Amino acid sequence: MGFTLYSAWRATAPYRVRIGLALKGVAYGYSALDLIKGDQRRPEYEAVNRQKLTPALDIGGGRVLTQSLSILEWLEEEHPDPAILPKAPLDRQAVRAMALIVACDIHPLNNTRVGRKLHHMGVDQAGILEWTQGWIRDGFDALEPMVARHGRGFAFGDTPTIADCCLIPQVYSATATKWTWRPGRRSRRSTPTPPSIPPSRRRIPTTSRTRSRSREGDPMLEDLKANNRAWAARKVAADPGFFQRLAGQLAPQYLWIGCSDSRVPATEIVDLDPGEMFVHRNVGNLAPPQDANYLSVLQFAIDVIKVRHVLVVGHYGCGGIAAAVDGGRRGLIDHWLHPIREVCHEHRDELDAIGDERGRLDRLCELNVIRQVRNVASDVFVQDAWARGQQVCVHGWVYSLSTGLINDLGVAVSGLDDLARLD
Ligand SMILES: N[C@@H](CCC(=O)N[C@@H](CS)C(=O)NCC(=O)O)C(=O)O
Ligand SMILES: [Zn+2]
Repeated sequence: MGFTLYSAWRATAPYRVRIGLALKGVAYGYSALDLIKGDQRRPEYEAVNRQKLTPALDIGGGRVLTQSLSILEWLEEEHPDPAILPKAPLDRQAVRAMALIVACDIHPLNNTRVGRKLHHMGVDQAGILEWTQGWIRDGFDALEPMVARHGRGFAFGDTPTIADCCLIPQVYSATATKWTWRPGRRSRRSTPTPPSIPPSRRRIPTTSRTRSRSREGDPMLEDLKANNRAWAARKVAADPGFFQRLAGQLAPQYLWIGCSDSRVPATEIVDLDPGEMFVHRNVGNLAPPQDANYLSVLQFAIDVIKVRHVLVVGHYGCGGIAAAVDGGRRGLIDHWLHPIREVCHEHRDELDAIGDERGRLDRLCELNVIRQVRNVASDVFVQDAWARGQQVCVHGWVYSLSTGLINDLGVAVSGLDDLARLD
């Protein structure tokens, strides 16, 4: 009979076991409980785990294993390869200490049943959140220097251990439970901000050293470094081969010329790994034939990387486009944006016929992209590539910040004939 894991969405203790089972390559069936509805307190589940907690791992033969850490240790003994505990006793101690900070000193204080109890004792939502975040912060304050000391890509060393099995769910929970603690905000009574920032962007707690200073005042940007470590851990948890793949990536097929202010990273919009795209960004996604920076990128992309596609990508609601034509004076940027004013001038009849300001700017955005497509396609680097039979196609897209969707302007140029049609 196969294994069955009793687990729950968002529950971090079973998440530890899922990571362990995945690392060991052990197959299992899944039985989902809804902890908010109280499935764990139903008599059927109490018969499985008297503690009314998840996880429980039914391994058949009437044996049900409980307690996530003991399940991980059992897995390690039953399936030693790959190891999730180091060999040397002192190393094992360090890994277990990290795991126990999460499993004994953070998580039990923040468990669903503890929140329920606080609620029944009259503590309001803000108070419960303050309680939760306080224990997370104290735990991470202790964990971060340990990871900094022992970790080389993982919490301990360069392979996942039981410490990661505990740490990754805890980081997930810190971000998923509106963790918005900011360095420098000492008050424990502050109201939490709503979770409007996507989870991947939310901060995780950082070291006590950074806590006493604001981000602006922190010369070493420790909070960003801590975010980075958490990001790397999340990436590996979701996709263990991510960084190896990046490091070994072959030449990208695409050059992206986008706006500095386009908020969403290029590869994220088209759901590629970062290494799969060569990216150049500037204000207004321009391709000015005199700009040495853009030209170097273009030449390198065409001649050396041999990309197959160049994507000029603008975005609706672009601040650069608006600034180009609002008559304001901002300094050097006014010169940089000059080509956009030229496009505006060339198409003034069409633009003037558009009733609303927003619509006019959005159309200018499109016209600007088309113009930059023409700049790229008429560049000698691209034309020489075509002349020697190299395939390069230049595309014009605009994407919407509000929907995340790309609008292909249908102006792709893959040779001189296409270019002539664009004129
Ligand atoms: N020490 C236990 C903790 C288990 C635990 O508290 N599980 C939580 C989910 S993360 C649970 O089932 N809570 C249900 C409740 O509090 O009612 C372990 O590591 O397995
Ligand atoms: Zn922009």
